[in-house]
Amino acid sequence: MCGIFAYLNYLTPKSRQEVLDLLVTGLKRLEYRGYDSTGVAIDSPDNKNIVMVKRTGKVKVLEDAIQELFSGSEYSDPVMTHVGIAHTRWATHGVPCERNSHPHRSDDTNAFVVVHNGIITNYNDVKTFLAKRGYEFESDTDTEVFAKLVHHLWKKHPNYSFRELVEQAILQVEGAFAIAVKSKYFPGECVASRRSSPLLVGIKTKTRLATDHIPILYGKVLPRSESTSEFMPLEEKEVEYFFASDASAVIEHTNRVIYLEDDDVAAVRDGTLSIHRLKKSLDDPHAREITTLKMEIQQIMKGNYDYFMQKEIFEQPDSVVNTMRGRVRFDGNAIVLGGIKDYIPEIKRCRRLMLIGCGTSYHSAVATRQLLEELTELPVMVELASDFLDRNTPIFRDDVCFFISQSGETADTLMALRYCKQRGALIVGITNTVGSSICRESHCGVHINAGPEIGVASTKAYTSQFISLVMFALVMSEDRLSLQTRRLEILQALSKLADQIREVLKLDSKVQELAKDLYQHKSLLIMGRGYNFATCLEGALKVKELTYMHSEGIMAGELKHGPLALVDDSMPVLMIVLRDPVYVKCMNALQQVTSRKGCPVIICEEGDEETKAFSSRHLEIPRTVDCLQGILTVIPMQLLSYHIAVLRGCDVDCPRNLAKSVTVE
Ligand code: G6Q
Ligand code: GLU
Repeated sequence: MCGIFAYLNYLTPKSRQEVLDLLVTGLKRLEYRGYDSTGVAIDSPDNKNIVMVKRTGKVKVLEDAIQELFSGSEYSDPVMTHVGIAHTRWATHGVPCERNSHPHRSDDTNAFVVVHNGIITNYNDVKTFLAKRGYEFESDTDTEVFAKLVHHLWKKHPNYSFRELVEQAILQVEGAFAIAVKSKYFPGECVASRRSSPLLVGIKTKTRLATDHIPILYGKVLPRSESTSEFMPLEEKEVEYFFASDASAVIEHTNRVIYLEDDDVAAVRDGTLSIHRLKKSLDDPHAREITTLKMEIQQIMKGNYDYFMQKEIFEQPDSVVNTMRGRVRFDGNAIVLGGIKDYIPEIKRCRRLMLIGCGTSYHSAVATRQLLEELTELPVMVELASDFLDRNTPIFRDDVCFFISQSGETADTLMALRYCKQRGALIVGITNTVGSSICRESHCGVHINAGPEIGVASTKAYTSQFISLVMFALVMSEDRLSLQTRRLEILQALSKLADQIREVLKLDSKVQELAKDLYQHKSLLIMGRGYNFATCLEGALKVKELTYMHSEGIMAGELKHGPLALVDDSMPVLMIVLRDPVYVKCMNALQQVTSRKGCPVIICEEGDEETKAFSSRHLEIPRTVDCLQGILTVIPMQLLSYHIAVLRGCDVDCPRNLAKSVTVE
């Protein structure tokens, strides 16, 4: 989820200090992706070992450590061929600390070292397998199993090439990853691969490259001596390769890159690059193109997006999958939440569930409350952390309290957590930041695994919090016979969610047009009810914080009790009217608005002509199960607030007066 950078120089002399400079600069270019710790691995001056440096915190801390540790003259001698690997980590398994930072190693001789982005979902099985064979683990990460697995395979198959070893290891692991591996047994070689996590190879030569593609090879490779024909037909001898999570880290060195595809294994040996795949499918191309990047560094940093918030909105098809990865088995209709599974019997016996958070995180609780009530058959209270504390709310030993927080550091939420813990309740943390205070102080929890969120306005964390709570509801109802049809319906809908989010994101230009109609207004009312009320609150919060415009999320059932007085032909109104159990009631509200000459923008289901007929402005979203609608309806609201903010010239990523992590009351 964070950053990989590896650098290989072949017949291009560089001192280790220069290599380290390159690695650190590469990591700095990836800093914008967010991270909690860093690390590098290079060859020792006698070329016999691999040395590693790891630090928690900023790349600058690593840089300072490197300067201190590698200032000796032995590190300034040029070396003709060398491989260095580097990493910025965003913890998913194990708190951010030096021990858990990458690179991870196979054994205490550092025979194989690996940097990894993503999650190896079957790491526990692999760990058990390796532990039985005498491997001792020194970190809490999923990544470490990969380094040890390659080592185990190396012992078992002494004749395998480096690439074959990595290929065999990749066949054993499940999940999402990008990896780069270095070994003291294969000096000057680097092997990298990816599955559902980005990775590219940059190529730098002195003269123009002799080719614009690299052929893909399939099946088992030939023994080392016979296999040179598989490699890239480079005319030049001197070459440098860069493996990186994105182009921002390589663009200052070369503009010639190959974007690897899932399950490609890229290997460099004797200065030549090969791309290999174990299985061939019919539609596979014969080669990977070398593309020429035409962008400026700044552009690439945000991956073609103008703002982090925009990038994070568009990441949602992937982030929701990451939240479910390794937890939801769509084939067996099973869900396992490793972080709370041992507590489920206790949770099932509780008096009530309390969901506590602030801002967007609170809205994720509002969004899922109804489903939690339905599937757990328990009373569910949803609380704003600040108000909860103000009220000295009664808490009992048999309460289960969920603390929802992207940062895991929000002061109000943390204090509410401590208040409940003192009173003996079971504390469940739902956070995006492994090792945060809320994580550490909870009895158990769910990491939402949305990846780092940099824009102050929360977007992808919201949809991932939403899904985490839905998964919890599904776990709680696993053995309720009467709820099986409902569970199945939700599971099926979850499997389609990523594609449906992609569909909704296609509305972007339509939403931008709408923003042009709205951005000069003073106010925006957002109305809905049932499963979509949370979207109204969250949409209004996004509009407020990003655009400084007044906006209000209104429960449509409350319209007649006050807010209707605001409606006239000039008041901008947005209404969510979907085909669910409250459709008729929403239509009533719509009619009340249109009969006051209001001309609302309607968010409705694809092809719902009857509802569309009420207004000339509508956004159509795909049909999903009622309890997941909120994920699809919130995205147009995120896009709308983003576009209005841009049109109003506001600072999208850092709205005035706000901070990403609110550590004061
Ligand atoms: C919303 C903001 C804000 C945030 C709260 C809670 O766009 O980011 O409302 O959700 O400040 O923060 P945590 O989720 O980090 O506790
Ligand atoms: N799952 C790995 C870890 O927790 C990698 C996380 C990342 O992508 O940075 O160390």
